[in-house]
Amino acid sequence: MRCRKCGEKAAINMRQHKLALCGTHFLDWIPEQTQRFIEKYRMFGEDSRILLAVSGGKDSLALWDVLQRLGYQTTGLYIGLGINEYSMRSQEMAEKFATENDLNLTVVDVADEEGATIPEASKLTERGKGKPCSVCGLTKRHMMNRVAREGGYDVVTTGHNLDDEVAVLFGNTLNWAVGYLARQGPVLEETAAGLVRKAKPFCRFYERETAAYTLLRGINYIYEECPYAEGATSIYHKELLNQMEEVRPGLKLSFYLSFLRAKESGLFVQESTLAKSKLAQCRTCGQPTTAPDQCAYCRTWDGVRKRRVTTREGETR
Ligand code: Q46
Ligand code: ZN
Ligand code: ZN
Repeated sequence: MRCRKCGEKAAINMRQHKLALCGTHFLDWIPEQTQRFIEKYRMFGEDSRILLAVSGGKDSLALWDVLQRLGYQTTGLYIGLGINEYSMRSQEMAEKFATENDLNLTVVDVADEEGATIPEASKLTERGKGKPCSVCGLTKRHMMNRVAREGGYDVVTTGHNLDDEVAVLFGNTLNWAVGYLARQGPVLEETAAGLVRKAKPFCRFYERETAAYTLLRGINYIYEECPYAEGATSIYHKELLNQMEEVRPGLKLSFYLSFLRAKESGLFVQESTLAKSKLAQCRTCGQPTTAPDQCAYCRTWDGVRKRRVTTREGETR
């Protein structure tokens, strides 16, 4: 297989685009395409202040690298979840990348902020029925928005790739989760109630493309997944979608793009309007919520702290 641009040996063949490229041309192609997506979906502009959620994994570090190469002003945000070895190693990776590339990184630690790590909190709340992902997702979303608001950032970006997006889309379609489908897309607009704009500049890249990019750029990242990711439904969906992609190259991309076109033509519009009209401000933290009084984040963490005190009192008695 030869590179379409220079005829040298190809480093990657992207069957969904019928495009093979050598290492050098692939490393140019990724930022060019990213810029195209940023403009196409009006994610942010040249002068925007961008907060980039960094997990230490390949996608977020690749995105940070690409946005830097494109000349955007970025600050990384690492959220310490307190998941043993995994959190320690992923923080190290994020910090190392920031130092080596002379980039700003803000680190927020959940246990310092709220008094318990994510695994501890999940044992002290009904939310997620003992599995930490629910409280983890809620906490990450809340903290990203909080740091973005307090720091006056224009947009929060995440490294979600097409495989992530399609797995979520597939899961939501199986359940006809209309509320979630209405919100899914390359951009989540800011709201008057204080939700900062969110964007996913890598949403059209296959995971193998972001993996190839980090490899060819020599970016070190944490290879291990979070231990709680094992057995997740989204991983099962990813495997199923990969099997279908094997037989029909381009299926994942076309599923996602057809969904975006359907949305553009008005599908779910009613649901989006309804969701926006329901947003209120949380009386405790001031962040937007669909609950009438206190947001899910404050309710969950208040509950965790109360149970923590009760458990401790029980222990000392
Ligand atoms: S939600 Fe669940 Fe992830 Fe949090 S607990 Fe780990 S697997 S990190 S994307
Ligand atoms: Zn080439
Ligand atoms: Zn709140």
